[in-house]
Amino acid sequence: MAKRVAVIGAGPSGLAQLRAFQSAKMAGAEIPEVVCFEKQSNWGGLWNYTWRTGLDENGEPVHSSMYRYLWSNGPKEGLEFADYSFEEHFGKQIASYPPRAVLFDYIQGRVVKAGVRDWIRFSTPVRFVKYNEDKGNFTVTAHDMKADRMYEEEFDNVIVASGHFSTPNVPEYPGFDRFGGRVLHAHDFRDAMEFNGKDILLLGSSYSAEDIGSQCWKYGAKSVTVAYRNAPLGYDWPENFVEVPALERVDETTAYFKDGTSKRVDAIILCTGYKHHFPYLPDDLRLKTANRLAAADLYKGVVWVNNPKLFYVGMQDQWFTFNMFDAQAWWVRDAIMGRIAVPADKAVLLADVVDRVAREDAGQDAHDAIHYQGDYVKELIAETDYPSFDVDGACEAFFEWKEHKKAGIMTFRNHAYKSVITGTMAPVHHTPWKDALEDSLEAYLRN
Ligand code: FAD
Ligand code: NA7
Repeated sequence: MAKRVAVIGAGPSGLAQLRAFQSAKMAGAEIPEVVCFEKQSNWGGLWNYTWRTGLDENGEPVHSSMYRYLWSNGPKEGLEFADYSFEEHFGKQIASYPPRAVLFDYIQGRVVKAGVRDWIRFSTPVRFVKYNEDKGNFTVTAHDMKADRMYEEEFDNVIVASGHFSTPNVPEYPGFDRFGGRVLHAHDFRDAMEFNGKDILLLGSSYSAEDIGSQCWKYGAKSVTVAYRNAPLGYDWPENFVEVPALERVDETTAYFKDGTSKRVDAIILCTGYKHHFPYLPDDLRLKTANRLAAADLYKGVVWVNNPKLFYVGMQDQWFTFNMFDAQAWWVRDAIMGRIAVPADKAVLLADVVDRVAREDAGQDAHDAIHYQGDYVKELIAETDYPSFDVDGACEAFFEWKEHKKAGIMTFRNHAYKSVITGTMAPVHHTPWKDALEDSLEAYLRN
């Protein structure tokens, strides 16, 4: 009987996994039966925008952390699928920082072409996964929300692809319970227009603070104050955009910072990151890791060292995204199909993790981190039939992007880069990002 494989999540990582198996099937291989469980009613993961916050229509925690007017925060040339270029999808080369709807369309295009939609059980959150020592397989408990029916099925392998930028890390500061305005986490931020004309405070100094702050500025916030815990973002911000040291406390109207300064603010947005959260996994299967490039306890970044029949895809912090998920998915497919041998000795698996952690820790800066993750992508694709591509070229796009951000945090999205898949240069977008208030696919493609 064919093996049965469960994939949990139909975001970019889970969809990469489905495409990986489907491509082997197209090449004539006999593949396992693949069942993908997806909590949402559609695919795309975080890229599947919803206006909802809190609980979804089924009473499940809303998955997406994305908001209106979100444009890619890095160049698309760094994430392009090696087996499905932007030009193939759109019929032409497009500008380098597509809005969410454009990237959603691109992700969807590849899996529509692959014809894998009926491998997915939508509106079906996984409730529990158990390893059966006696049978050497897993029992997955899922909840079909449409039929309101819970059921169990057995699988030989489980691939966790449920993402890790969905469950917010929500710190509390003295006075939050008395503050008169809104206190929300970035996960629940949806529309910058809500803060038009307002003085807002953001906590955190990473991507969410940078992007939500920039966006609120773009859509007319009166002022943006970003409080950093360790180091400021350090860009050359516009006049009504400042960075201040850590928040100490708030009262009904005002925030007080470590350096003794204070600021009256209307709302506080906690851009304080996310937690790896797997409420459906028991202790023996549950990954516990910081948000880093060398995730804990994953051989080759994907094999659960405590039970190599369980895999995780996309659990690293990310410079590379879609193409890294592909590299991982192809590798996991080949491990499951017996084309790649996973060492049986746990000490060997652990040594690999220790080595990855040490190599990441030896890096000095973002430049080293980009190379580190680029090398990881190269390592995996060299071991499978994923189409080889110019990973160093993609790293170069990231380096240019970093320079463009330094030169102008509100103008970096006006730049264009060369595709490492087709070799063509992206056009410069028709409107500078700051002035492009509409973010629809139709508006973006009007080049
Ligand atoms: P996700 O996209 O999170 O998908 C996981 C899927 O698993 C979801 O569909 C979810 O519903 C499902 N799921 C969860 N729990 C269960 C369960 N119990 N049962 C069944 N299904 C379940 N990356 C970029 O490349 N460019 C960007 O510009 C960019 N911007 C970002 C902006 C924000 C605000 C955030 C939060 C992330 C951004 N990212 C960006 C990074 C993002 O992590 C990746 O692009 C990508 O979405 C990760 O894919 P994934 O499949 O691993 O996880
Ligand atoms: P990140 O990149 O994990 O960053 C989280 C930020 O939150 C980081 O600057 C942290 O400060 C800060 N943080 C965490 N806890 C606290 C507390 N308690 N107080 C103040 N500040 C805190 O998450 P992001 O949401 O920015 O980005 C995640 C993904 O979303 C990313 O891949 C993007 O593509 C979009 P630190 O720097 O550690 O001092």
